Amino acid sequence: TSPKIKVDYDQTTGVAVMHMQSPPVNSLSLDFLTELCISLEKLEMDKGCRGLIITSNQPKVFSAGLDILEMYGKSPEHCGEFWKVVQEMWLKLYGSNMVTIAAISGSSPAGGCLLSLTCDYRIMADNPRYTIGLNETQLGIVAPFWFKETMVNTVGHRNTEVALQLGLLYKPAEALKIGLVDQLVPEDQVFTVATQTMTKWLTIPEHARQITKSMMRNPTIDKLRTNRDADIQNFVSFITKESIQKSLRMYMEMLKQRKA
Ligand code: CO8
Repeated sequence: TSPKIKVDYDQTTGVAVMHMQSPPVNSLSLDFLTELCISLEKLEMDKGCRGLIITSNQPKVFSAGLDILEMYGKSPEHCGEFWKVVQEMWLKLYGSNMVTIAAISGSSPAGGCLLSLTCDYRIMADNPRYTIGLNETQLGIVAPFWFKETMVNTVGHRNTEVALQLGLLYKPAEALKIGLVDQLVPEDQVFTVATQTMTKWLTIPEHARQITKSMMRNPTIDKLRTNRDADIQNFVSFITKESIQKSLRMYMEMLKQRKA
């Protein structure tokens, strides 16, 4: 199978670009996330790599979030294995020493939104057809505490309270207003602006910036790190419930109908 992620690393600038290229919608499957974690580990270990831009090669979509098929009709063992790599992706990205920038070139629901929230800065294409947000409740599922905290750390308690209960998907202008994204740019400039922004971030003394970043993020990271097994168990027992499986099935049917 062809790689689901293409990494371009420019040694002269110290900036790597991750192009997500898993058709049709970059859903975060077990294989996708495993590949992502391996790539991240390599970049993180390379001391010359100081910045990472994450973007999508798929038209209209940044990432459709967790692959629902990894959570539907699967064994508890499979769900547990899947959840572990979801945790791993978040731990690696939210705690990365690199400057991370999300170049959000399309819609970014649920896990796609989480992925972009792990970055230090978010630049989104200014196209009202695209949406971003943690819409879990709309699928009848509950965003785990570390999804919720990542959101709180970004847009504050009140915005998160409303966004998560209603499972809101925001258009770019609304997302900018609550601080869910940092900047909107015309669609064809997302990547260029991400590169320019990276250059600016990389002028800050690295060690000071890294310590500051971990000071901001470590309380949330530590909470998951010390509770990983319990969090996996919670997820598995929740997602394998018959009522939850039924919600997922109805949601998938809704996606198909909307298409027709
Ligand atoms: N997983 C699996 N398949 C998906 C997903 C997904 N997340 N998203 C889309 N697909 C499939 C569609 O069913 C469709 O399949 P097919 O071609 O066989 O009909 C194909 O991908 C293309 O999708 P669309 O036709 O809908 O493509 P569009 O370009 O029209 O729209 C969107 C793209 C906007 C991304 C749209 O597909 C969409 O809204 N997808 C659903 C996004 C979503 O709600 N994801 C939530 C996933 S759950 C999650 O990430 C966090 C879970 C936390 C769990 C906590 C439990 C305790």
